[in-house]
Amino acid sequence: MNQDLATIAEKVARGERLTKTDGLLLYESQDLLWLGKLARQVKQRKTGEQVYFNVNRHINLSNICMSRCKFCAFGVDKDAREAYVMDPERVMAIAGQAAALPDLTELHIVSSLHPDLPFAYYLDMIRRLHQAHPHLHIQAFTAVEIAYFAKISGMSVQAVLAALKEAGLGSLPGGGAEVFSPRVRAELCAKKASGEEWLEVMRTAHRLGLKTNATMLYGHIETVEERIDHLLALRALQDETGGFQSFIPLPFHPENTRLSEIRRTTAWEDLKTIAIARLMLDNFAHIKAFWIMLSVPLAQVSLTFGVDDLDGTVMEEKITHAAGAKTAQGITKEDLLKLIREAGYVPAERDTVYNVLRTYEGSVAGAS
Ligand code: V47
Repeated sequence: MNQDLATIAEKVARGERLTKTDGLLLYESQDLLWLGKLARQVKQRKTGEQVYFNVNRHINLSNICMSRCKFCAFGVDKDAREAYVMDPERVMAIAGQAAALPDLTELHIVSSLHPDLPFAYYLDMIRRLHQAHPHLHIQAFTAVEIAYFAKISGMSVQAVLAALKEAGLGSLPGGGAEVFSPRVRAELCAKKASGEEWLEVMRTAHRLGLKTNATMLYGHIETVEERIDHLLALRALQDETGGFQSFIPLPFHPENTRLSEIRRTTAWEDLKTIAIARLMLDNFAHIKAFWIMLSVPLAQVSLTFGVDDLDGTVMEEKITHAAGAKTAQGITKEDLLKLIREAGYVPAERDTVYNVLRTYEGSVAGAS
């Protein structure tokens, strides 16, 4: 191994922060198992033998979107055949069914940048859901959507977030981050919030006491340096606020998008990116594998590359499936337990803000 990589390994062993140059060097390494071992060391230090999962239900309120990002196959114009908007009764019915399921703790709600719906639609939705199901944690609306709500309502980002929080919003998911690079955003998603705006929404959310997640959509037109810069921007904000809970790397799915000529990332590239994220984001407690995008087998293997959280049962996923994902729409809790156990870890069922509700030592029946 070259001296630079040996120095990085020593830094990781000492718990020292890695630099941008270190990140770029890690990407140059072809020794995937070595990267995995380093990332696993960090995972072990942070979360030991536990791997988290939760029981949740995704709901996408509408797919009508004025942003029409080139990488997205979910958003459509108003007059498209597949265009839909869920009325509140429909959302309440889905949430009611989900709430009746044993162990469900979270509703994960993401929508689109709808050209006509007022902010009141979203605010009332959160209020009604929270009133009907006060025991469920509502994780809703990406930072991009929050910035858009501020624009259409004439309110400040802070006022939008405060109103949603008062209505029952519990935390924000990490979507919409893509890659912060202005070059990439100008090319792929010029109509929505910039990287700076995304970070500013998260800063404001954290100040208001709302925890959030963070993502990176990779494997399209971004460079390796832009990926590292993205991670460093997240790390800097986390130093400032401490409000991020987990980082979720999202591999680009090209099918049905305006970037369909790009090839899907390989398992090698996915595992490398996951491990490097674990190593660079030293101040993030959790790295989450979204099995819907990674595939179940790779999500399981990612537990050996620094991941400590398998995103939940999900139950219905539209964004990745519109872009050609062949994974299932959901997974059972029993399957999640099996996947985690097989990888040699102890499953820890959590709520949205990482309170451990139950750990599963030994056999499935013998929960501790
Ligand atoms: O914001 C859109 C991405 C995100 C494609 O916070 C695509 O816990 C791949 O953010 N190929 C939505 N990705 C999903 C998301 C998420 C998922 C699970 C957990 C959490 C969390 C967040 O999906 C979008 C966008 O960045 N996306 N199109 C595509 N073709």
